[in-house]
Amino acid sequence: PFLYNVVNHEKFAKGTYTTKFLEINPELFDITPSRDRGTKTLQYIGNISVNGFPSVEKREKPHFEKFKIEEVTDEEIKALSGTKQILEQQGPEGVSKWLKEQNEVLLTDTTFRDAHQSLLATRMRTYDMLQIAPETAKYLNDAFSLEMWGGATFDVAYNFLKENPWERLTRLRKKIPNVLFQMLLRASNAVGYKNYPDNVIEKFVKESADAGIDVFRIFDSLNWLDQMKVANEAVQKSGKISEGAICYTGDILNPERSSVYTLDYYINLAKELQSEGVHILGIKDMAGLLKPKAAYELISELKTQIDIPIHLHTHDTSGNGLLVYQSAINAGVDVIDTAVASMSGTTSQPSANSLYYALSGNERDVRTNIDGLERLSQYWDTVRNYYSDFESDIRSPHTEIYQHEMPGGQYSNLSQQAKSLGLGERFNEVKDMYKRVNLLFGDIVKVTPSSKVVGDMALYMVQNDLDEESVIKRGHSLDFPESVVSFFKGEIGQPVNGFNKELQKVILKGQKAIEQRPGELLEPVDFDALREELQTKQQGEVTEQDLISYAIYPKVYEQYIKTYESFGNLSLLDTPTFLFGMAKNETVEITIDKGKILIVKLLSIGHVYEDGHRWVYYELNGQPRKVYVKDEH
Ligand code: 3PY
Ligand code: ZN
Repeated sequence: PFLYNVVNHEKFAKGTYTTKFLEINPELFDITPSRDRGTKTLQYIGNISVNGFPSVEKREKPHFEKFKIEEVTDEEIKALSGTKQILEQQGPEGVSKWLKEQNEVLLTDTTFRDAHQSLLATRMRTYDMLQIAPETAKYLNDAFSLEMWGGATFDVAYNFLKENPWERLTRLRKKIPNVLFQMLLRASNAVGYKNYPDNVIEKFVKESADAGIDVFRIFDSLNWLDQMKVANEAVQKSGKISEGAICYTGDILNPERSSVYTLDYYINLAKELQSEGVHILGIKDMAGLLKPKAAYELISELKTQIDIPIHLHTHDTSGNGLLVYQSAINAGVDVIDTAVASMSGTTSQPSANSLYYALSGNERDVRTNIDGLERLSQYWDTVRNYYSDFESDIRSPHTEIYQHEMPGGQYSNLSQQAKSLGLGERFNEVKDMYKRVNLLFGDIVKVTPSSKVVGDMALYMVQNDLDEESVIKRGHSLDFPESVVSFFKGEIGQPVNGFNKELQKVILKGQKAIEQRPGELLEPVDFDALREELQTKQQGEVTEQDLISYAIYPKVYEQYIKTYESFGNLSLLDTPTFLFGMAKNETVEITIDKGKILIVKLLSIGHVYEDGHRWVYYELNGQPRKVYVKDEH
């Protein structure tokens, strides 16, 4: 089924696929449904054992050291009391007030979301989070929140991990009842790359809140506040915490860099967000451009101008993350984003463990359990090894981000894309072009999805040997990337400086651009009709979560259900087995339900028949079983 179709696909074999690979090659999912859950699991393991996993180098299953999980009893977990209980007892305003009263700085741990999105191409599986969930509840009891959902995790879960992101949320919620759960919401772009109708945003927020999200960090990729209203109002209605975030770009210390992205610009945005009723102000430094002194100036000024607590997010790409946090803490920031040490640094967040020690003796220190953080770090150190195939090639601080301003999560993606277009050796040119495209576009905020537009254009220009002048001159006869055309039509919103009109004309070739909020023009989704449509495609009941996923990502979701029907719930497999299959004579245990365990032993893999298939022989709970697997080599 799908995996060997995928592995055998010409583009896949050449490594020239993109994150849309599965979306644009639906024929890979022409799968005949198999029988019971045991057979489905054996079929999957057989395929992987014979053919390998997409984008993981095919090799003998490596031996991974096992981390000894500490038992945390249900009673211990129940006795924990943290920020989740404060929300339950005092509501979102109560949390906001409580935050401002704390002298110590509080942490949001991003290990379950941004850290792996930025280090491991978002590939961290629910299985690995669940294993450490009880200890996380125990050791991060003092945290403000766990950022564990949203951003790219939603589509990557369905698309690449073949697991249900809602299940991740609900299962983690059960194991971690004491700390607020936080998600990253791209305002009108939800967890996607384009604007959705208002009723899709409203429903998505409602379902997320019901499933366990407490804090919604809402941002717009162009800092266009009009676009954030629908999401903010939906969060307010749900009784959860709305964190309105400003994306930081440019450099407030350098007036020559930009006459727009000044201290005043950010202060005004903050005041407007406060007047919209958000409970917390987020400063989202997605590329790690905020310098220590700028952090001090920005936070100090915000502290005198607004009353709500301030939550700072940065990336450690330049290596200056801890200095930024120290300055922000001295200026009075209330919450900062960190990751546990072994999942921190470079394009990820700064290390919580390091910050703890860096601040010893400081007037304000971090509220955290350092021994607990060390244990969590040891766990992730072990688990990170499973995902080595997804590591980016950044191994050291990259100060050039101050020049090109690329977000932490985009760098590795763009370098992959460049390679797939045969531009691997010209990646330095691509980065330089990224900077130039930003200026050509009028110096825009760059974060998903606007960052993707700049990246696509930079690749396009390098590939076609274009510069600023020739784009305008020759543009009438060029087919620009779809994302670029959509941006210039106003479909993801209005940039701070407006559009470069000359370029817009060349790119749109007579098509009309809009100036109002795209959501005003989009027809609401008819969820009843959509439910009926989905019911014809999905076996079993269609839940509201299924429905909203289908509304946001129709193709991705459809592919996911096909895979599910063929292979069952793949999130139940341990990660080495999921990525590498099984070695001969190995035994693995798979808990498929409470008290229902499959004990699988792989006995042997037979020879290839003329039709290109092999038998894979197992013992399943002591009984001999075999599955027929196509060998793609
Ligand atoms: C996302 O939108 O996924 C981001 O992480 C933006 O920084
Ligand atoms: Zn980030």
